[in-house]
Amino acid sequence: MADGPLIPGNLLIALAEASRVVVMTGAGVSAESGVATFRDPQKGLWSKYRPEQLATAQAFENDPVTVWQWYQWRREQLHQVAPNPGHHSLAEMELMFADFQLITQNVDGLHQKAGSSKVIELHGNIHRNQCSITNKQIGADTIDTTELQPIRSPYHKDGWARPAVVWFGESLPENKLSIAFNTSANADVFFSVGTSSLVEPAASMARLAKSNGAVIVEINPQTTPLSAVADWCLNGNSGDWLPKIVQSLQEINARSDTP
Ligand code: BV8
Repeated sequence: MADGPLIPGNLLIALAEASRVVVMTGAGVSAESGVATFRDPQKGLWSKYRPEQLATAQAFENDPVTVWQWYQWRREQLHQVAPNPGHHSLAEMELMFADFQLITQNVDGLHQKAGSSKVIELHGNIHRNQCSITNKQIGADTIDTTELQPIRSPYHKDGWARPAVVWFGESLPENKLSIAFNTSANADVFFSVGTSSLVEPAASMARLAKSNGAVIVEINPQTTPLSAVADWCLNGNSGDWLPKIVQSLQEINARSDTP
């Protein structure tokens, strides 16, 4: 991309000197793949619901069929989408730093599809199911998205197969949370990309990194509660900024490699 956003020089210096880089992503990174964010109004049949109303254990207990069908609809939508340049750039960034960690709030699996391997899925993965009582994973990663009735869990007589995601009001898996907090606390540079920085505990990671001296970079077309404390607010789409950052780092590395 010949033109496009210009990366601030001091940010490039901070990145060139960094060894520990953490990237926190939210729904905005998948927006350019055509995946609606949580802030976007829902479409069609689901337009009368807000995600926060459906993404809870209570909603599933009250009306498992409606919640199940919402997830099946989202899974079906995801069959049609592919990673975008933002996802691919993050997969490249993983190879550019000695110590890189991608932490995502997204459940769509697009980072892994783009080639990222060091991914912590804080909120689980929509392409998997688990028992609603034992939380044990049910079945393979492929789910028949045409199945409109939730199925009974094979692990417990009162259990259902439910999406293997963390619902509002549910605690995040301890192991993932501690790795995410530790890497954030030790980051040289912390990127917050495509997130409204509203959902906890994910939103606290950037502030923890900041309090421990990390350079904070936010990439978002909108301002968020993090914007005021970020060192750099790159206003715009992740699919534009991230490829530019990777390209600039590659140019720096090429120059430092030439004798
Ligand atoms: C917890 C999986 C301990 C499901 C998700 C009251 C009762 C109970 C809990 C709470 C409470 N009050 C607060 C809480 C805590 C609650 C919370 O944070 N609520 C919010 C609403 C205030 N958190 C929890 O419940 C967490 N658990 O705290 O456990 C506990 C337990 C019991 C009681 C108390 C505490 C669990 C949170 C996880 C919820 N599950 N997902 C599913 O997907 O179906 S979160 C879900 O929403 C998504 O995964 C995502 O993480 C989140 C939405 O956030 P974003 O990713 O930021 O997306 P959003 O749409 O908001 O923003 C998109 C951004 O992208 C925008 O800024 C936009 O400008 C930008 N953008 C758009 N296009 C682009 C772009 N950026 C760059 N490029 C672009 N092209």
